[in-house]
Amino acid sequence: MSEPDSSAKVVITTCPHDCGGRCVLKAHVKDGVIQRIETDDGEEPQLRACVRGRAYRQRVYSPERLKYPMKRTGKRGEGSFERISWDEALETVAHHLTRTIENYGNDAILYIGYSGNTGTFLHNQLAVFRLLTMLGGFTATWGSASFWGSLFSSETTYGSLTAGHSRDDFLNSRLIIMWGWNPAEAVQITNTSWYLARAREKGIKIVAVDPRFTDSAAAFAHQWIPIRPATDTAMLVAMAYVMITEGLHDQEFLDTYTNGFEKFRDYVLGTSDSLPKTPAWAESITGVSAATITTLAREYATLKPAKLLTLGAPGRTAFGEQFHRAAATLAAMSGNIGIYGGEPAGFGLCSVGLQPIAGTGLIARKMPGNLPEGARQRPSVHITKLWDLIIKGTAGGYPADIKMVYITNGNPVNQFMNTNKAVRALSSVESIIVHEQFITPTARFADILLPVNTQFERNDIIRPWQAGPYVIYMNKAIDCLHESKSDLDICTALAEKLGISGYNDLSEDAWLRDFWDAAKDMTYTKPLPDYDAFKAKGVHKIKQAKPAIAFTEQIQSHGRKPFPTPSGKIEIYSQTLEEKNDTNLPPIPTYIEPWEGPRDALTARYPLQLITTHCKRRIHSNMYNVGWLSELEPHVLWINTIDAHKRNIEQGDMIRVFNDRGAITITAKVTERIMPGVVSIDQGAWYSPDQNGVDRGGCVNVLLKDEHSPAGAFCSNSCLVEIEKLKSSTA
Ligand SMILES: Nc1nc2c(c(=O)[nH]1)N[C@H]1C(S)=C(S)[C@@H](COP(=O)(O)OP(=O)(O)OC[C@H]3O[C@@H](n4cnc5c(=O)[nH]c(N)nc54)[C@H](O)[C@@H]3O)O[C@H]1N2
Ligand SMILES: Nc1nc2c(c(=O)[nH]1)N[C@H]1C(S)=C(S)[C@@H](COP(=O)(O)OP(=O)(O)OC[C@H]3O[C@@H](n4cnc5c(=O)[nH]c(N)nc54)[C@H](O)[C@@H]3O)O[C@H]1N2
Ligand code: SF4
Ligand SMILES: [Mo]
Repeated sequence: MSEPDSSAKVVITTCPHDCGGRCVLKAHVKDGVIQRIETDDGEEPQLRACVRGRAYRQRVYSPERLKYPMKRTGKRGEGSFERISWDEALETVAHHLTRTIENYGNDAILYIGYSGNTGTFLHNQLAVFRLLTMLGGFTATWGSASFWGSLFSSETTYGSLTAGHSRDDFLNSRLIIMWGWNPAEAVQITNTSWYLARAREKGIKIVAVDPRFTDSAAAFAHQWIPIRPATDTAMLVAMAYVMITEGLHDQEFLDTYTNGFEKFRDYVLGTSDSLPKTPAWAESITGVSAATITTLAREYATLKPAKLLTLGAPGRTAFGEQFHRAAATLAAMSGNIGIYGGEPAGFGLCSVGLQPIAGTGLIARKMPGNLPEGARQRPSVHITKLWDLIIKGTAGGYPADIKMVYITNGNPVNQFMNTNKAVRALSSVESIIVHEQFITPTARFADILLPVNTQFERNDIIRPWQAGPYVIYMNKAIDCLHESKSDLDICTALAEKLGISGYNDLSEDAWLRDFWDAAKDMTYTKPLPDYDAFKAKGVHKIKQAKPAIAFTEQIQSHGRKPFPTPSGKIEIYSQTLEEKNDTNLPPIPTYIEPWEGPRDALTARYPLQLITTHCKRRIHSNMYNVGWLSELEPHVLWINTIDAHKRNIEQGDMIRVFNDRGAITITAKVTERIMPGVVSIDQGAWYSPDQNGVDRGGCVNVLLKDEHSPAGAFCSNSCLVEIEKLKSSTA
């Protein structure tokens, strides 16, 4: 490798995408070109970039970058476009907006903005959000594909969304259970793996509960417990059974800090329904042996302090909320809340850095006084129901009839469930506008496609996921490539065309200064450096003398300081769920048989459970087309040897994966690293249908059901499929 050119300027920034991390990227810039990217080599803990960040130059300078505004020339989805001027593009978008509003009203515009940028202060989906709000409103979306089950559970159980410990606390534990958790690949805050490695070196026992033997399990775990997807709640409930019947639960903790444990105990012991939730009961559901369940329960109850780490995947199932409610209940039963080395099994890290609200300035602040409040009250539809909304409209009970779809910062055709339905829906609307950096499967449906710059071409400030202990100034490294602009600049020009005044009267720098000043009131740890010093340094790391622990005040006051729930206690039983109950969920965590789970009648036709995972070579579908990253690992389906042999499938064979919703083709990886009965495919490969509608790109969402769990969890790990061999690898 060549030596760095010492005459190059080093510019500090990071990636703004939804990768779960936030690391330092140092761009070496010479003659206006990024020559190489390095990362943090400063004080510990270093914020070291992953392979995606280090490969980012191939994304910025990709020949596939969207260079100019384009208008569609072929059929929607076909991907034929021709170059137009910015003026023509903006005129056309403004025309579509005014015509839709005049003819059908504001609700006829559906805005989908998703996770292209997360935690950024200025350059994100709020640019369009603000514009459409100032135009009088639009139909919005609700729900998070990531953690809705966990959010719901933390809110219900603890009344808080900062129910976790900072990562340095790993070293205070005696047992760490990674439950459906694979931070070595699906990053969960920069440095999580580093702390896991140190925990392992210290001899702390680590267990992985996962249908797959992941890289995290291989690198850090002493034990791998494979479990059938979407059945985790049954195992947790059976662990509670062991703890109760063997007297291992912390009754004093439960008496002091929790509400309604008796009702849960009655359910567990079967007093209320004559069905004791024994390890044998759970074995028949989960596929985990009763002996393994019993041993883990004893270890979790006695190796105190212990961490039960949960985040997303097991809750991304039918009734996934129950998994998180049950995990939090186990944390309470073992008294692992509010103590070093414990973990409440809730959402969010205990806060150190900037509060999540610090990134929402563009909409929350500087709202012009003449904006009617009503304009902000939008109808909203869950992200799993958007295609159904478009197809059925008010006749199907939805709040609007959609005529225009405006998409930025997301690739919903690819990333939201039921891609074939998305294709049908998007073929029927009157107009579609997309802001993008590439011609993604979603962008192919645009009537007008507008080119957006990357973070290297603009200034911003970013906070990491979940109020982590640092903040990064994203310094502009190079000028905008081609004719690209930021979403904010596009919307500013559109506002002008539409005659909206006051949309954006500040420069990029003035906005950021303003937000930074506001952020000073939104930090958990003060003081922040002044703006110019921060911009020059690029990174502000917050020093912590000790790990940050959630709920210490409640625990140290022996219950005198209440939890922020209606009862003031940790709500194992939720009165709110009992009374309000628009979700139909029971007030205590119980195991509810999931649809498209291992015992669904549909298994007669589609016997394999498909899980859809997050991989190290991409951020969802983002970076799909970066060549260096494609070399890292091929896009394959994991299938156990037993299931492969039944279907005459060998290593490397081309296979067809299908159900009633659609079919994809992909290469088989026959492996013992996934349990029998389960197959997995990484989410995010670009949808690429052939003339028969079979997706040759291997996009999982072709197969997934567009349904959410009662409280709103995105059920991307509840899906049944069958597989057949297409072509032998040796043919
Ligand atoms: N490299 C990379 N990192 C990322 C992302 C990315 O796309 N790429 N995306 C980021 C985002 S937005 C998110 S939301 C997070 C997602 O983070 P996670 O939800 O943690 O990631 P997943 O890969 O979906 O799932 C983690 C593990 O859970 C297992 N699993 C799946 N279903 C079940 C189940 O029902 N039970 C159990 N016990 N295990 C199950 C999978 O085999 C997988 O190993 O990752 C973030 N980090
Ligand atoms: N089956 C299945 N589906 C899933 C998941 C799963 O586990 N299984 N995971 C879900 C999860 S957790 C998430 S968070 C979602 C993610 O869903 P999306 O947010 O739709 O995913 P991305 O592929 O990251 O799409 C972001 C797009 O934004 C574009 N972009 C980047 N920067 C900018 C910018 O500055 N401006 C504009 N206008 N565009 C920009 C990128 O080029 C990219 O195409 O996917 C969900 N989908
Ligand atoms: S993609 Fe995420 S984890 Fe990787 S370097 Fe960028 S910010 Fe860090
Ligand atoms: Mo996510």
